[in-house]
Amino acid sequence: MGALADWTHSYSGKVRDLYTRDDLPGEVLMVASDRISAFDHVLEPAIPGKGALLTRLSRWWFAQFPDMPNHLAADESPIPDEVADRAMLVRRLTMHPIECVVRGYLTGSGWKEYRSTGAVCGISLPTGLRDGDRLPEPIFTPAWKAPMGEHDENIDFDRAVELVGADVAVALRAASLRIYMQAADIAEARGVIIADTKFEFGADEAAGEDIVLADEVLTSDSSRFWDKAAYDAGRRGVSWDKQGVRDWLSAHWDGEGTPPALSPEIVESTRARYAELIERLTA
Ligand code: Q0Z
Repeated sequence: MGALADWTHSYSGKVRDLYTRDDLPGEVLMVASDRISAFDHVLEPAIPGKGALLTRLSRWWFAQFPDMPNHLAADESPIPDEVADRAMLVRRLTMHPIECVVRGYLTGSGWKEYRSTGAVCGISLPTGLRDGDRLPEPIFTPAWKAPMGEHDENIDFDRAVELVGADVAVALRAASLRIYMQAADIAEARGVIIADTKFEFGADEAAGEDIVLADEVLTSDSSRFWDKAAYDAGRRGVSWDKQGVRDWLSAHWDGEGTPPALSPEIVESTRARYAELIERLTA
């Protein structure tokens, strides 16, 4: 985590740390580490450069959505030099307590739910879909943010309304679908499929903004990125998310106790994949 002079550590997730400063009460410093997590474990060793790569990608995506208010602070000059390449200074928002997941393709927890119920988060889908299939149209499949250590819970839209109110729920769904569709178009033109992604939003009451795009956006930690050429050829191909690490762990670990240290080869291939995704998207 590493102490930062002048900043107070306030909270840590698995791979990122939040800091505050008494003289900046309206702002929060989000620092992305090089840590990587999979199957609910933080793995050893870290992926060199991961925090900087994912921070660059988030910043690039924010800039792609000029019509969507985001949480970046107007003046980021207080960011300490030692974390400048992997930190964002953001407005302190009142976070909406749901994860705004959008799926353009059916996989992961969405696939599991569909397989057992024929629906995802209350949205009925055509019969006969297979893992990885493209959906007829992108769907909003919110999840309730469980406390750290617990699993987020897929919820239907009515439950989202109970949690955030009807007006906010409708606005979150519209914003999430709009950003996903814009991002998917941008990525597809560069040969990348965004299978699904998770957004988080908050409100800036002082600024009168109810729906502000927050957290990290469209990174390999919040999204599944697939190679379009391979997908179109009917193959799974490389994914630029954590799937390679999950596959490696599944082959080297029975899931009991502490996961094994990642091999130098999987660390390097994961680092290279993150770098390649940024190159593909932003070059
Ligand atoms: C983000 C998280 C992280 C651990 C809260 N703009 C904001 N205002 C207030 N709170 C947040 C944000 Cl983005 C906020 N998280 C997620 C980030 C470390 C957890 F860097 N939690």
